[in-house]
Amino acid sequence: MRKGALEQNPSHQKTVKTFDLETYLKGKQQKVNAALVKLWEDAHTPPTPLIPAMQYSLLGEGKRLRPILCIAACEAVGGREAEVMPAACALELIHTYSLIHDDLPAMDDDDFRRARPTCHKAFDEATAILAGDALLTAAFEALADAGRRERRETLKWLEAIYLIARAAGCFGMVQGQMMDVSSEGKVISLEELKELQQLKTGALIEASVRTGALLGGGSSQEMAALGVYGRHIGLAFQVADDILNVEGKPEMLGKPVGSDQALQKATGASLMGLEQAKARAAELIDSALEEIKIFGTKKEPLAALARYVIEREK
Ligand code: GRG
Repeated sequence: MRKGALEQNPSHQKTVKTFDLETYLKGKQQKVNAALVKLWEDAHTPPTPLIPAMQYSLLGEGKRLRPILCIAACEAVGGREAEVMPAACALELIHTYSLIHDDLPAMDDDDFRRARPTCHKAFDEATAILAGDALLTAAFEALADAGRRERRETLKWLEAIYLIARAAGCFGMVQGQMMDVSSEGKVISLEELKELQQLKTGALIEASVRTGALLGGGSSQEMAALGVYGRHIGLAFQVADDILNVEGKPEMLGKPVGSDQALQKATGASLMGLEQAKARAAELIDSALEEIKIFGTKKEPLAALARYVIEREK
């Protein structure tokens, strides 16, 4: 999708030739999935559907974009994948909780997610609400546990907890979702839409990149550059999502398209038109690529991930 706009830009083409994103994504997805599977491996809990419902949604076909961005940012500043893995998992736990709650009848009332029935369809509504609650709590448990184990790094983990909490709660994703719910069926301006999207989707993506840079030991210059990179790709991700909701393929997305229009949701595609939305997404990615030039060859995974954000088909 949308390759046309990018192919005219030589900096994008270079990334494609020099870096095999598909192999990179598969390798990272496998490692993240292995870490996620382990989370409740030895758990001795009452035989309720809670953990099965959490695992059902978590271990579905997700792209693992937020954990991979976190790892890529960590490695770009010289950190190691293993040390940042608890944060990478925490980001996916929070993201999965948000998807479960977003799909509930009181919100978007969706039947399919990650190529299977949504959590409340596969289980029931109460179980889906509780599975989401438990995933959110488990994320902060994983972060705090890493912080108390890494005694020399406890302060860094505390900073990561703060950063992620700010991005997930009433200053970030939940606020964005509230704005989204409140704006259904109403006319909102492009500026209001940008704020809504930055909070609802952009904030957690930006926090994923920032957390990786922080835990990887990035300098203040590196952290600043990655923060701006994260902000731009976070916004571009949502614009791309709006476009996919109009012209994506349901078999690739694992869910039907057209739901935004059915719910009369304001989106980049509805307010700007598809072509302008595509141009905006490409501009945002160009700005993100500019920021990471300071990393030299180490920027390649991040550059390829930025392109992927708007070229993906799911
Ligand atoms: C319910 C508190 C609360 C928040 C919900 C992020 C969000 C806020 C809702 C998701 C609704 C949605 C479909 C938003 C569009 C952007 C988005 C987050 C898409 C799904 O993320 P992907 O594409 O999904 O990374 P996978 O399944 O690959 O992880």
